[in-house]
Amino acid sequence: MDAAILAASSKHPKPDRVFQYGTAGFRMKADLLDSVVFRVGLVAALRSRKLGGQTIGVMITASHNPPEDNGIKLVDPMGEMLENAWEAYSTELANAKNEDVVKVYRVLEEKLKINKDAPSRVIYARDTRPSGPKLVQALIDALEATGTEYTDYKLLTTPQLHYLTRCTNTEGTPQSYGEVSEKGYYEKLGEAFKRAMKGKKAVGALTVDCANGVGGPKLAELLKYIPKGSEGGVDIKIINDDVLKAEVLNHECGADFVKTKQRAPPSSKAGNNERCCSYDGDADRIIYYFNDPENGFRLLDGDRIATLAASFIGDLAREAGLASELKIGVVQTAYANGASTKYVEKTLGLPVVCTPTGVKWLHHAATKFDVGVYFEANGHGTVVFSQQALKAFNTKEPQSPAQAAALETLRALSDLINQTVGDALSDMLLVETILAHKSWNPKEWDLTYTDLPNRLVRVEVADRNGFKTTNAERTLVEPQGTQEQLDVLVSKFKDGRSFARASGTEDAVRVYAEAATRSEADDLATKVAALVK
Ligand code: 16G
Ligand code: ZN
Repeated sequence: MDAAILAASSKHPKPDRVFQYGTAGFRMKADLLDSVVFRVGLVAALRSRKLGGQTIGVMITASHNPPEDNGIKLVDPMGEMLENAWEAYSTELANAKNEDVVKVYRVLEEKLKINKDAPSRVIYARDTRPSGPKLVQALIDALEATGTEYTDYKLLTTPQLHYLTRCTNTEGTPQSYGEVSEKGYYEKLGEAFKRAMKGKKAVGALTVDCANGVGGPKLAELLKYIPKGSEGGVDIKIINDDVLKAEVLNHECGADFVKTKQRAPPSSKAGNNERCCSYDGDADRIIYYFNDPENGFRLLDGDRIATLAASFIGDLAREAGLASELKIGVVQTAYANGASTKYVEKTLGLPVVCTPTGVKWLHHAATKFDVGVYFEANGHGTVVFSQQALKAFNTKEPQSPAQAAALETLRALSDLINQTVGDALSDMLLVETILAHKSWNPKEWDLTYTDLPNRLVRVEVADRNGFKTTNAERTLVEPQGTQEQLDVLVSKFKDGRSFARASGTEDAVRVYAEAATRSEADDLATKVAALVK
């Protein structure tokens, strides 16, 4: 095998660069990625062998980044993000000198006590970027050189690949997560949506901006399994679903555009009070928004989706007589608006846990609850249910028709929600279900609480690695003394809160500030930015 790896590796030489498996895998200009993809293929083979031949997922995507970028990340057998320690192994192999690739591979194998003869299995997919097919070839070269069995799922959203990874590994077991096919995914979501809606009708149509990414064709496919508004479902208008023109991907559209620019994509024709949502380029992120005739553009971000889901599921658990049995909680990051945290704790009476930025941290914390709702403000998130919760939904003897109905809705939601990772398609159906049950228009959703004015600033610093945090990124430990100065600034503002952290994806420090008024939030952000600069 050594010779095979060496020969294959020589077709994918490493450029003079340092690579790092970051918060969302490796991500950069696509023309620098060839060697990285090859070596991540080697890591996938090792990881699968380490786990006795369980299937590992590989996704080639750069999410909301521009079309010329690409990226790669690994998915663990249950559909979760790659185990932390393996990020470092991936980084190590990605940075090995060309002549050392085999050596580093073998050293890892030995260090991790991996059985060379164990089978290795991988499934993979990619988004719609033009660089995808060539990168896939680098991956295949690694899989073949290591004798790995593989299945190419071609174009998928990232969450579909997570779903299929879990389905593959649980097929034929009591934990089976669904049929191992793309069609199985649509059928599962479609069936669950019908059951969860119970014939209720969405209020008005929903406009979906697919960022001109892979979510477009996949949503079109999903719609074949979703009833229309008049049939107890929802009417969906798809916009920005052009996947043939590479340059339009994430351009003036998509979740990141809407969130950062605080406006609808220019292509949107939605009228006042009409529900809209935007996916990102690989459809693992979603945000809602609408135009309010009185207040203008209104964003309904990840915090809003989390609070909506937590309130609905909390009510259902009470109606089902399960409130005392199940621990329900919400997981956020420091970017969550303070008003949303207060709403969950005070109005909904549920606990909130704060974690560092990045889906893997939130997901992990959410699994500590029986029902863990987690969302980043930027729209990455989902709900996870413990085995105990699923068992309770299925075995609890209903004492009344209302209890039976609540239990059935909870069962339907646990099938509707993609529990492996945040999924724009699945999250969208969850939101649509809840709004239909509550007969809410977006304005009513928006009125549940009032966001504190806030501001996010990107600060270019000499060395972002000099910024070290603790307390879920809310407290700076280094540079020494900075946190104390920051605290003094914050104390001068009513409802003031601010933190600074090094970005995990860009060479910069991000400053977040919120306060009672718009001008105070701006002022606080400017002052903290000046402090860290
Ligand atoms: C990555 C994370 C995202 C996070 C963002 C923060 C995943 C899949 N993606 O894109 O959740 O919000 O990084 O970026 O975990 P930043 O560190 O540059 O602020
Ligand atoms: Zn994404």
